Amino acid sequence: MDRLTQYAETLDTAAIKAEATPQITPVDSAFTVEEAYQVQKLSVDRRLARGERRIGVKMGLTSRAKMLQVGVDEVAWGRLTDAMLVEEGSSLSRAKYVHPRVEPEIAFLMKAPLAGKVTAAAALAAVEAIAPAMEIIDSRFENFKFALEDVVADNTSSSGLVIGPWHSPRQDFSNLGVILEIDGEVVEVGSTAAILGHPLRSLVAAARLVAEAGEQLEAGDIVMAGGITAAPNLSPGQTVRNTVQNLGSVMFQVE
Ligand code: 0L1
Ligand code: MG
Repeated sequence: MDRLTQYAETLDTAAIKAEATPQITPVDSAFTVEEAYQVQKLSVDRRLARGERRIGVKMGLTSRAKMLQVGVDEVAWGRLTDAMLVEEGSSLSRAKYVHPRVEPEIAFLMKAPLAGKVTAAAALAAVEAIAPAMEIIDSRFENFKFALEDVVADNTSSSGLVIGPWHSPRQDFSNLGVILEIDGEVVEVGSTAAILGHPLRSLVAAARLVAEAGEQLEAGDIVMAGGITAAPNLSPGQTVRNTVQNLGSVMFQVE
């Protein structure tokens, strides 16, 4: 087995077993970002081979708060499958994750394909709806510690997503207030402007990055725009809610 296939298998197994695995880059200094995206695809292909269905993509590290939290300062993307969907208002099991965290986000629902270098206007024209959302991230690496190459190989820590009510994108969503609450207590506040200055920039970047991988955003895809604040840890018993100005709330519980 070649080394990239081995890394993909190791990361996929770590996710299935909810057991941390050592970082790749300290022992493979030649590991490149391009190879890491190949590992990501190989690892997600294993999920698809088990019957999971591709539902879209996520953008990661699109805000200063996220970059500072994990010490990586480049935008990255990952792949979403239907098995990652957590029903809005439902409970997820902490035991299925290594060390989960939650990110307040907004999500796009695509109504037309999009790929390559596109303008913000073209990106907006391809959007059916926007929604308040949360991503559950769970690095498969020990101590939630990684370099860019590691986290890209690990599907940018993607583990779950929760989507709230869909709304028309024909409104100004460039600078909407965001409040993340755990057990009714405000733990993070932010603005959609934290996503690259405007969430549409994240969609423009997603179109460019998927095209570089020979793929495209499809009609019906969900695109997670990226974490707006630092991501708090999740523990059993918590109720987690993200409220986005004008878009309403989305919540889940941890058991
Ligand atoms: O912004 C994100 O969705 C997170 C990307 C990966 C970094 C992390 O695990 O915090
Ligand atoms: Mg995220």
